Amino acid sequence: MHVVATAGHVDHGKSTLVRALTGMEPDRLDEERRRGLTIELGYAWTALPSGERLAFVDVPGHERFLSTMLAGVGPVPAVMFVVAADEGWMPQSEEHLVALEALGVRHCLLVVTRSDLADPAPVVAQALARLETAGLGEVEAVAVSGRTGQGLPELRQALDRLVTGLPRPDPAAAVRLWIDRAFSVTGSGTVITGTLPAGTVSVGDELLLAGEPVRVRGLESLKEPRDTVTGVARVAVNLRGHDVPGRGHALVTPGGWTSTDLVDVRVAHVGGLRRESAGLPRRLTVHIGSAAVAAEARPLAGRVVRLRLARPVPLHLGDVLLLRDPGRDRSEMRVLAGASVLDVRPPALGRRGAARQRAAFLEAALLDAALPEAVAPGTAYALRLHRLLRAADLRAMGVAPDTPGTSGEWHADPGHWKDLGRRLVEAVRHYAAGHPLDPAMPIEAARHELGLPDRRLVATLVRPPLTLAGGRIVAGPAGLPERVARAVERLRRDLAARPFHAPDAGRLAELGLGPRELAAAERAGSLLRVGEGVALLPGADARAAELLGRLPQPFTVSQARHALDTTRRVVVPLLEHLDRAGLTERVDEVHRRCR
Ligand SMILES: Nc1nc2c(ncn2[C@@H]2O[C@H](COP(=O)(O)OP(=O)(O)O)[C@@H](O)[C@H]2O)c(=O)[nH]1
Ligand SMILES: [Mg+2]
Repeated sequence: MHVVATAGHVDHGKSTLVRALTGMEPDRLDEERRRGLTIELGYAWTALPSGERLAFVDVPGHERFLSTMLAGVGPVPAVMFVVAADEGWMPQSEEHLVALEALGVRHCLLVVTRSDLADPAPVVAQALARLETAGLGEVEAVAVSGRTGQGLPELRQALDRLVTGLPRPDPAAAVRLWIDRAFSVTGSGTVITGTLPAGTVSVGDELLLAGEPVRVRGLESLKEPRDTVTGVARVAVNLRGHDVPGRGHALVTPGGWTSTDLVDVRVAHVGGLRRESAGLPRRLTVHIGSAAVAAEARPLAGRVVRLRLARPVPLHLGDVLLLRDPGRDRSEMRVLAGASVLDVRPPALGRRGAARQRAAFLEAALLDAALPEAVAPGTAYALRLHRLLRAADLRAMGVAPDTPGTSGEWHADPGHWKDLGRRLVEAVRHYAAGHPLDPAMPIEAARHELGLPDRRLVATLVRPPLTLAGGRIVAGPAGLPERVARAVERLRRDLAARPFHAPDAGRLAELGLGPRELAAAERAGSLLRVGEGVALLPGADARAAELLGRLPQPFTVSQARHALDTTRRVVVPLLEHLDRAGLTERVDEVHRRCR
């Protein structure tokens, strides 16, 4: 099925056309019928000649109901733009068009009605010219009369062509169902209705509404009960409870959206007005879907503006907002601009100059991602902005990752990742220089140094010239040959229980660690040689000094040997190593003490 909204000046014949096309009454309220005026959104549907079902969201044209009009058009991908042949282009024709331009609506059919009252040709020409300058491109036009029915078969054909040209939404997309109506039903909770633009809703689904989980108890589309509905569709959803939020809130897939009250946007002025963002009023109303939310605008630079919303709204990168001036209720310039969402998790801006820098950064990111204004941003763009994101963060921003993560669930901007790799090498070398006795850098220290959120990222960053051994990172002039690295790893296991029990010549031979291999392992920082053929783990010397420090001072070689649970073969060169490192010193022929 498809959904099309109406648009156009009050009294130009929108509701009459919907009635004529569907045989249903879009003006549901008594007051509407009494006054012959649409106040609320109306819903009606029909089958087109192709058999496709088409639902209309009929909007009010009166200037007082612009918010309602926007709530109707907001979630709908296509519009039937109605102009009366006897009146031509009028102020609300203009205002509705400017709104469509701001929202980026690209699918439109022009219907010049009441053509029993006047020749439609001049108005068709006038309206088409205006639609074209608003960026709607090739728009088909049909002249009809809602009263005599003349032209209605042609209109049905044209509607068929309009809906065939609409993009097919993704049935697997995250659901965001903006509520346009909510009512209590005695005994069965609340029913909300809305236009589902994409994705699938099924009975039993758990969705979020204003941050709270809600269960879909029942589902209808065009008054028929359904187990599952796929967008585009009009849907009515039955929820438990009576105090559920109404119009302007959205039912969303958990994890599918970023609920945020702070966004950075790029403003595109509409209606022929091209102003810098500084020209926006500070207080705005932001429209998205069926929502109208008060907001405060802070121009950053150029066309980049930060918006603080009065309440959080579920958003994706690339969403289009409509900015309205709430102070100008009687003016023709109420719709100010369209704004595309550049970031849904913008950083705080502190120092002077930060705003300008931030705007320049966002513009550069857009340029890099080769994003013309209206195209949805992708993973590369999101990573350029945030550098490191979990797959779940990307999904919530509306840019589902198309590649496996750089490290587990983490995705990294390639440039940033390279930079981190370089910084890690530096950090490890710096650490080694500062800890000559214990040169291997603990992963946690590296994580902290690089300001990374997860140790696994550090582990993934370790590659030649870095190597990872026993939870520590060492930098060598070159990585160890695979065979040696494996032998060293086995040696580590030997030494885990008795850290000063250096392997004897037999064990070293068994491991294939000759003098050259030991020297290489030492250069790479994975072993500590305290004497010819006496290999310990990096850090063993510092640990030995610590244990020896607990002995009564001074101490003998034999006391040291006991304290370290090792043999003379090891303890003698180890003590000499400690002397050279300045950790111990000789007192006389047989005694040493710690320094
Ligand atoms: N003569 C004539 N009158 C029409 C036609 N379409 C609508 N009207 C009348 O114009 C008035 C406004 O129509 P309506 O559909 O309520 O306009 P809306 O405000 O755009 O929904 C009503 O009195 C209709 O009867 C038409 O094609 N021919
Ligand atoms: Mg109407």
